[in-house]
Amino acid sequence: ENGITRPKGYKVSFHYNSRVEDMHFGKTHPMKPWRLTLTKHLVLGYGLHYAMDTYEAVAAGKDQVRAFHDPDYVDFLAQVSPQTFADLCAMPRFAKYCPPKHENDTIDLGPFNLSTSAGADCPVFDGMSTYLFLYTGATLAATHQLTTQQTDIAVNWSGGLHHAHRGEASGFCYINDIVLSILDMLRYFPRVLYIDIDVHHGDGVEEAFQRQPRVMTLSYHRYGPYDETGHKFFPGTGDITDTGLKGTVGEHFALNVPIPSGIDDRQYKFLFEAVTGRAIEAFNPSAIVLQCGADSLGGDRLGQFNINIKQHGECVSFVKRTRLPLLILGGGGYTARNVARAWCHETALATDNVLPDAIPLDIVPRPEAFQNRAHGNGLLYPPFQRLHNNECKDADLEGMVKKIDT
Ligand code: ZLM
Ligand code: CA
Ligand code: ZN
Repeated sequence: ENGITRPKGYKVSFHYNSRVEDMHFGKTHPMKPWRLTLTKHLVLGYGLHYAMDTYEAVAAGKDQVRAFHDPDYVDFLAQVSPQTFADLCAMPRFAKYCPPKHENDTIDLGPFNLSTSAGADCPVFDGMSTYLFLYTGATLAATHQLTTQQTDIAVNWSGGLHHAHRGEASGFCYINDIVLSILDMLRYFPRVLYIDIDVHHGDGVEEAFQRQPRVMTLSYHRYGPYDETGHKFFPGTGDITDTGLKGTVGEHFALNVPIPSGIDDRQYKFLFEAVTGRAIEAFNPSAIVLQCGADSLGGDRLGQFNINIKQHGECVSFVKRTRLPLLILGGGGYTARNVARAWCHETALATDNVLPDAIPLDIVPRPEAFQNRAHGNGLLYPPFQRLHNNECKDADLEGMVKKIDT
């Protein structure tokens, strides 16, 4: 009736729990779980749930999270809330992780890079434990569907939190669901390729597998010298010369594609297809994890690229054409309406559906979110041309591909 069909010859599973939507990192904090509400509205509004097996996610267990994370950190995350934070910090078991205080600190840092201060990247907020263990549970359920061959493509838009370290939160990420997923996959698949199109470097995943030749990590990200304010684009790692831990068996199993600001669709397509194609050919993965951070889109509140939704989606299609078991995750994305557009479009690509471009405003509960005076209510309407000055020169990009190939 709505024209949505199940894909022929393969299966897609979709993992989600609406309880993640009510979370607030803080009033003006850029990370808005509400973007997941908008994504769900579009996916359901277009009827894409008819094309997939949908699963309500359950919270991950502490034992599952300990497969990568430090046990003290896991216990802290499981108990922390704005109400319990001070008391937990005072416990000797956790106090030893608190950094010494400095006079002119604007942010009161607690243990594990967590804080109740408003300006923190990783604030402690109401319902935080629930949120963390749910997005992790969704990724682990998606992974289970793949490793038990019950599905071919598994999707969790609430996952993809690539910066979290073993014993420390970083860059809006607390539990590294990607690392946990890949650790599970390694029990079934000989080699796993991780691809990261978030505008930020996938440092947490790269670091976790720096000594593991069975995992290749490949991140595309904004990278460059210090800006006017004396800062590097977060997290400041992922240089082209960073190819894994030197002198270990993991050397050469990390790839980084550092990109100047303003890259356009044509240039991104060239880079992505050349480098990803070569990586797949050389590494011969048995499964792929694709982190689809939507902050690489033009017009993102934190991003600095000029990629349109169509090209972002073409990265998903390119990876899907390998026909390898594929885990599709979310990640960053700070202009909510565009995040929802991109991830809905990519859900359609995963299920081989072509959506009418006019967003069905009568079906989405918040039509005003997708009505824009300048751009209308198109799903793929390309509204982001040249928002950032394009600092990418074709010759430099070609040089990069050659350098990475060696
Ligand atoms: N200050 N509020 C991407 C993670 C990016 C580190 C500079 C904090 C912000 C940002 C927080 C409400 C992913 C850094 C920033 C201000 C030290 C980053 C709270 C605005 C706000 O208004 C804000 C008061 C906040 C944070 C901007 N933080 C922008 N960029 C990065 C982290 C995560 O997309 O890759 C995956 C989900 N942090 O640049 C500072 C150096 C903390
Ligand atoms: Ca990236
Ligand atoms: Zn990001």
